Amino acid sequence: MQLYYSSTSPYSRKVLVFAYELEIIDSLELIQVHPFDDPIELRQNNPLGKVPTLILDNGEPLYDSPVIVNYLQILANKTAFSVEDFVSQNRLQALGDGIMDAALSLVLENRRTQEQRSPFWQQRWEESILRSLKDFEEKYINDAQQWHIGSIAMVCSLDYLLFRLPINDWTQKYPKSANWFQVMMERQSMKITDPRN
Ligand SMILES: N[C@@H](CCC(=O)N[C@@H](CS)C(=O)NCC(=O)O)C(=O)O
Repeated sequence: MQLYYSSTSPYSRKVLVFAYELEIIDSLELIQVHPFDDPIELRQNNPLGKVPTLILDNGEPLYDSPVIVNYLQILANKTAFSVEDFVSQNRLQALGDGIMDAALSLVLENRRTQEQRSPFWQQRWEESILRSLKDFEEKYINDAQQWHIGSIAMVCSLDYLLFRLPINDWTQKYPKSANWFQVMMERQSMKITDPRN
């Protein structure tokens, strides 16, 4: 299988970390692309032009990241979990992915000229990140104590905030999340996928 990815894409990192943790990373041929340069081979496989995109052994493309994650989970035979675990893990994945969506929108908005930027949308995206951080600290951090797709999505989204955005005061504001984050970042799969490398 081939995985089109970008080392700075938090969605790609989530899939890579998940594949490392499932110990199936060696079955992926990693192809680094820059989606905003419109690489033709990516567009031919994914009309949305986004990473991550997985190419199966039969040549069929698969996207987006939660779908790729499901596929890898089936491949690795790791789909047996309780209804409660399904809910808590997938809710956290959606929360992490949603933080990535809002953060990526802010990053792209910051690349536009001052006149082109929309204060309305900037504020809306920032508020959705702040509400999500608060909910994680107050409601969901206990769901993230094990390594699963939900905790992986959350740690990748929080590190993306530190990597790309000035909304970094969450580490002071949310001490439980900050401690949790530090422990999670020690994991080998997080170190080798660090976008700063
Ligand atoms: N919902 C998608 C989001 C993927 C995504 O937005 N990837 C970004 C990179 S971080 C991208 O490839 N953007 C290219 C574009 O929008 O043209 C997923 O979970 O895979």
